[in-house]
Amino acid sequence: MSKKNSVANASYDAKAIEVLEGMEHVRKRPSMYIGSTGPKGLHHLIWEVLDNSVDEAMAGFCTRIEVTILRDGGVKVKDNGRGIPIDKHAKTKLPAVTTVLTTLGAGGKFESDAYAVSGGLHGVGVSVVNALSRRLEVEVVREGSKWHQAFEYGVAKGPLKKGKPAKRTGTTIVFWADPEIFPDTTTYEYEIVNSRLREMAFLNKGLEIVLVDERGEKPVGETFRYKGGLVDFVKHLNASREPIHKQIAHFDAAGEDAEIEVALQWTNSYNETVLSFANNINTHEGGTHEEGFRKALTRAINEFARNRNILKDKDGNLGGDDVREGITAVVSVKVRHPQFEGQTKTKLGNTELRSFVERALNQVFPEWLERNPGEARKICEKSVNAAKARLAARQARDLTRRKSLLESAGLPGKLSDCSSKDPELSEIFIVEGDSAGGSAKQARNSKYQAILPIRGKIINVEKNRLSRVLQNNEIQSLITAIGTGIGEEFDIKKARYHKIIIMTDADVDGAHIRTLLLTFLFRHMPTLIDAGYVYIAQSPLYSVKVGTKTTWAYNDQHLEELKATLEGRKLNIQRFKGLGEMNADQLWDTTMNPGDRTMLQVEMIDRFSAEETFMTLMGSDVSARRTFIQQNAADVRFLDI
Ligand code: 0RA
Repeated sequence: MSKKNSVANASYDAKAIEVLEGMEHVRKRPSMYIGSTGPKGLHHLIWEVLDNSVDEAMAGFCTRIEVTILRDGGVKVKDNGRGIPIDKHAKTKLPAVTTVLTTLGAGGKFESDAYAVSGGLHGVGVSVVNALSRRLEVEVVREGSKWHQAFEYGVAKGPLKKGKPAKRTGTTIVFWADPEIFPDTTTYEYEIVNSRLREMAFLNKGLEIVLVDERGEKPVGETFRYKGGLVDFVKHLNASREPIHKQIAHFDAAGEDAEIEVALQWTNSYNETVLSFANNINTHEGGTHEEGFRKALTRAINEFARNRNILKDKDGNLGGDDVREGITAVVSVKVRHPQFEGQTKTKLGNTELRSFVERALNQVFPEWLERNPGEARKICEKSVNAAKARLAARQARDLTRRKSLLESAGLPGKLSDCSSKDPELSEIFIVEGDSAGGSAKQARNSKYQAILPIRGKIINVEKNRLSRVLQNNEIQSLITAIGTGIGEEFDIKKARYHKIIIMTDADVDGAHIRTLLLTFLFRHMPTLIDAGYVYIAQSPLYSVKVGTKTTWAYNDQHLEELKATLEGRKLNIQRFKGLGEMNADQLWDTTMNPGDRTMLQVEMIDRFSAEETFMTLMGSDVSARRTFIQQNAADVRFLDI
């Protein structure tokens, strides 16, 4: 063996070891790569594979992507792009496709000039999906043939094999998530996948994305393809709202290293929905592109309102929040070198994007207002009203503050606080009604568990302006107890508890109150959800007594399972109507004891689907709500809104 060769081999071996170590690290610390090993992380696997195909579409070589959820729990992502290259990679001496699937960070982007701009979810690469799958199969059609390779736990089961001749190029990846990595669940949720694929189709005008779910009796699915892109996106978001003007504004601009596209429309809602994306990734922590967008918007509307004398000389300027009241906007940028920052890496950091977006909009948005004076006037009037209401809101907020100063330690009177002052150890249970509040108070460990009873229905934040919402007593108590403040003043560091646990009855009213509370948190304290501070307590529906021993069933299916395992024995089954019916010991054992309880951590898997859900459930369009509830009967049949 020549010297040159042995050096090459040495570096090949070193590379192989590096690869193995990389894959092992992914399996040891999966959360470092996919955020969590809960449902969100599981779905992340699909997004990662999908992103590679969407990249190929963005590069202009792929027009159709098909995602199939297989009966056996696998997911297949098939595209009609050029196919992942199969030629030998210079360093690894392995086919490029094998390298992409087994090397951390190789991604699909080893050939970086292949793409003008590239998404690739937070860039972790499809090798991460491979490492976290008990099996993965890839098929590439390229250079006149099919090529096939299989992997288990990220390790190739054999070399890349040439198959039958084939013409139409493309890539198909099928993977089966490893249940050892995802202990909670390896079941994909149709609605989550559906809404992400729809979102991708909106963001990539003209791209056809097909979803097929083969798990039921008959396959079901949907095909997404939007000629209008972001305009269709805004139309969809506003389907259950009432726009105050007809035409959806749409702008785009391209620069050397970035492209921007914006669509927007105002509705009579009091909330703002600004969804922003960088390379198809939802930047829900915002960033420079959003800043530029907001600045240009505020400026143009103030200028128009002044020029048309809608704002008088004596009036102050409209604030950004005023201008955006009721807006539904989608801001999408594609950047050559995206920098993602923030707690969840969903904040765009590229400073050049701020002025790029701002300048692009300064050129076109004022013009749009001039060309559509009727629409513009309505938008300005809405903003002026919002400004007036903002003053009222500030007064209400001051009232909350003053009120809290009057009450002892600044906390609401109904709160039974815990003695610990360490937020990391402290939890607050938000409980419906005084009687359940009483049980919970008896049951709790007062050292670190606080109880806040909420009486009656809390106000619906989708239907009321912030000033009204803040006048609501229950909301005031909630805000003061949590401690972070709200709106511009929100500060997560001031959270008094790191576990905010919603504990409502397992009935219709309980579900309603839970939805109202979640809607409020989603709209006004979303950072609490992002930080993983929000939980839903799981209390049992039944107690099952066998002799002197009591066990619990948390749902009907669970009850049936219990009955089956206890067959032949005398059972005393009792259904709980509300938390108040349980005695303190029972409530502690089943729901509150950190050692035994199960709680659901509220995760926002996707801003867009959350937006859709809350808007439909809580918005003013009754027929849209009814349709939604009928379509989703299994999940929300208990909601009587
Ligand atoms: C790099 C280069 C080329 C294709 C791809 C990546 C590619 C990757 C994926 C992942 C899923 N589907 C994909 N489709 C294509 C092509 C280079 C060339 O043909 O010149």
